[in-house]
Formats: sequence, C-alpha cells, structure tokens
Amino acid sequence: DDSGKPFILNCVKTAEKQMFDDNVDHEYAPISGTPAFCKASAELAFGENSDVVNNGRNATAQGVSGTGSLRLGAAFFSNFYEKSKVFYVPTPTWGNHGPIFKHAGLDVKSYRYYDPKTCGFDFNGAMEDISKIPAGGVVVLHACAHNPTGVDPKPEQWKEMSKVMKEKQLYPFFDMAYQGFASGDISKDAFALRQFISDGHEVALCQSYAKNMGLYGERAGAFTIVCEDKATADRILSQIKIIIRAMYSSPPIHGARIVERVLTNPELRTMWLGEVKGMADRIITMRQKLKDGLAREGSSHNWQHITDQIGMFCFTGLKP
Ligand code: IK2
Repeated sequence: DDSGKPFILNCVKTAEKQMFDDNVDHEYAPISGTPAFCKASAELAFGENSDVVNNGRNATAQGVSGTGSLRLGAAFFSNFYEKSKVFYVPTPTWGNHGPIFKHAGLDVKSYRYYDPKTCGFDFNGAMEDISKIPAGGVVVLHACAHNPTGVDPKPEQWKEMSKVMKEKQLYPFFDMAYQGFASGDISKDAFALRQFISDGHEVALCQSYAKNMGLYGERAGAFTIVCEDKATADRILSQIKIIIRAMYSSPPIHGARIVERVLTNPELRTMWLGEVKGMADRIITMRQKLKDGLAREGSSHNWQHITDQIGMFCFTGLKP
C-alpha cells in the first residue's frame, strides 16, 4: 500500500473471520487438496462453463503456491512424460524457473522473447525459435504479466503461437501467477490459456494465489493437467497424489480454505473481484505516473513501453 505495508484484502479478512467463527479445525488436507478448492481453481482458470471442468478433463491438485505447483508439475513430467525431458523457457524468464525444472531432473533450454530494441515482445524471434523445437518439447508460457519484463504477447500473437505449437506437436506448460493482477479482469488475463484450450491443446497449468489474493506466505496454488477425457484425468491425478505423498504428504490448509471460501461464496467473490481490480488499477496508475513524470522532468525519450508493459514488472530499457 502507500505506506509500504503488505496489503490484506478485505475478502480475505472476512473469510478468516468466518473461519474463526465456524471454529474450523486443523485437520490434514486431502493429499491433492480439497475437491472444492481444486474445482474452484480450475473454474477460475478455464472459465465457469468450460468443457474441461464440466467433463472432468482436468487433473487438478493443490500445490504449495505457484512454486510448489511448478515443482510438482516438473516432477510429473520428469517421471511420466516420455516424449521429451526438455523444458523451453522464454529469455528472460522468472529466475526460479530454471532451478525448479532442473531440480526435477529436466533439461532447460530457451526461446527468444524480449526485444531490448523495442522493450517489447520479439514475436518473430519467438515464433522462429518455437517452430524449431523438436516435436514433444515442452514450452513454458507466462499466461499474463510476464516476469520479469512485463511484456505479454497480444491476443493475435497468442493465436499464432498456439497454432504453430499445435502444428509442431509441442506441449504448452502455462505458469499463471498473476490472473487478474495484470488487467484487473480475471477472464481477460486467462485469454491465452483459454485460447490454447479452444485450439485443442492439452495443457499443463500452474496457478498461484500469492498475488491476486495477497496470500503470499499461505502458499496456496494449484497444478492441473488437462486430459482428453475424465478416465485419463483420474489416472493422472492418482499418479500426482503418489508424488505429493512422497514429497510433502499433503498441502497447507489455511490459505486453501480462504481461497475456497472467497471463490465459492458469492458475496466474498464479488468483493474479491473488486479488490483484484483495485490492485491492478493501482499498478496501471503507477506506470502512467512514471511515464508522465519522466516527460514532465523533460525527457524527450519515448517511454510508451512503460504503459504497454503490464503487471508488476517493468523493463525500463535504461542502460547500466
Ligand atoms: N511464477 C512466476 C512467473 C512468478 O513470478 C512467481 C512469483 N514470483 O515472485 C515471488 C518470488 O520470486 O519468490 C511464481 C511463479 C511463484 O509464486 P509463489 O510461489 O509465491 O506462488
């Protein structure tokens, strides 16, 4: 907030108060988290009327926030994905992607993403590199608000990327750590993911509630593999549970309970949607103020990229 303090969402405070009043216990969570938490997370990502969730095609497990969900996904791919052990990440990417995937025994390579000349997306470079990845390769995609550049592909560019990845039989692995936190609209921020689903991809997805619900230290997130049918999803979830059981037995319960309440209680959900928008709008306003301030101080440089970029990260293009 404006005093540099961590912001606690009112919907979260209200959910916690309700939980206290309901005298909730401290029982273990199920190995893959509660079914209600997993369903609400999948619906948030794929949409309420998504055929993925309606037909049970999602194998979804609670993860230990975004990082734990990535690590769980990495373990699953390392154990069971026979087509390739190579994960392709954008250049640059979140500094922990490489260590997480390598820790699970995967190889990490990269594809072009950021263009320092424009402080924007290197669409041609990305397309060229992605189209050369051998069939079966796993491509890591930041669903929105790319960390650390703030540079996202435009909707038309996402469509092209989805098309080429389908043609080349590449596996989309989405990291969605900022749904709602980028534009303020949870559906808009899920555009890329939903586009890939409507193009027929079976994707992997990692979600985090650290930013969009301000639950950083509560470690609430989810890992999903979208399958061709429910029978496959059930078999995959069973294998995911075996991995979780050996790694940490069961996930933390308090944050997941907050998420479940906020997403499934209509009043709390409405409150949350307003608060996510409030946080995103604040970031958008900060960007505009930075750009305006530079102009006001006399800079004639084109700072358009500051407001073209989105989310909490900004590559200013300043030289060392
Ligand atoms: N994926 C991306 C792209 C992220 O930016 C983050 C959060 N990064 O910020 C916190 C940090 O650097 O530790 C994550 C995943 C993981 O977030 P979390 O594990 O906090 O949910």
